[in-house]
Amino acid sequence: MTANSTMPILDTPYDVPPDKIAAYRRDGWVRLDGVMPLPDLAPFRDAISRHTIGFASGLAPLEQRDTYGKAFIQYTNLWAAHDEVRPFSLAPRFAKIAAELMDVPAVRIYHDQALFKEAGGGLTPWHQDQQYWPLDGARCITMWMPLVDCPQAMGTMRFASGSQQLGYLGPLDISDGSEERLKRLIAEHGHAVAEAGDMRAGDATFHDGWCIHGAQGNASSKVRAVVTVIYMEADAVVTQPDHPSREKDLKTWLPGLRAGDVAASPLNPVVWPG
Ligand SMILES: O=C(O)CCC(=O)C(=O)O
Repeated sequence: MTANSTMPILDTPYDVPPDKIAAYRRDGWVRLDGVMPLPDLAPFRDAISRHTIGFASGLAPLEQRDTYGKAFIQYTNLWAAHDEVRPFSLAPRFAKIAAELMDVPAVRIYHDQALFKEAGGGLTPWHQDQQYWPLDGARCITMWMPLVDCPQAMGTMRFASGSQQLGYLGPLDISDGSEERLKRLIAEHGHAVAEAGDMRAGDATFHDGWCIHGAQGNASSKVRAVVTVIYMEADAVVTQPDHPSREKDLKTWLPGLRAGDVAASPLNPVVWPG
């Protein structure tokens, strides 16, 4: 089905070609172009940028931050705070892609976030997202979408293809240490490092919660404005946090829940089927 005048784009399914589904299941990530047409993206780009720039006004200057802080301005859970962003982050169009790639019948949102890499911003060290999430056995996926055209030199994503098969490698937060250790591990296991490359606003990559990934620094003079939405299978069960970052995530994104509960706090509505 394609968008038409009677169905808003965010309710319109995006047809994921079978070879892209196969690539995702093999590599742990895939790039899909034109997920959000630019005219439809523009109002969300403007709202997300406005709120993220407002949030960033409270941050220390770039040169005074640590490696994590230099990688991006991170503004989280926009959908819950800003009515204009909610339809974007809860869109059936994106959530259906997530469900198809993960091969599950239904998905919940875990959270969304703006990740703006400033001009001159540093690299995003290699890491595994799911090491932050108390959702060990669950299938999880992140959609990463530039809101502006992003040549590779602005720091689009790179992935260690197939590394999702390694599963949980233990606690290793984003840091110089994760960059060093995972770089070595990627080489030892012989995973090919694949670049997402130059991307247009509204293109997107999707990656598995266990796929090792990162991004180069932003060598341009413009801000790399990106939004991500993280989804989990609807039946995901909370696991006992085994390190402080997971304890923090449990309190922040799964409020009121404990190990053994279905990950269904008021912050985690089912977004597909819509
Ligand atoms: O945007 C970046 O530089 C990194 C993003 C990332 O690691 C993620 O969305 O999981």
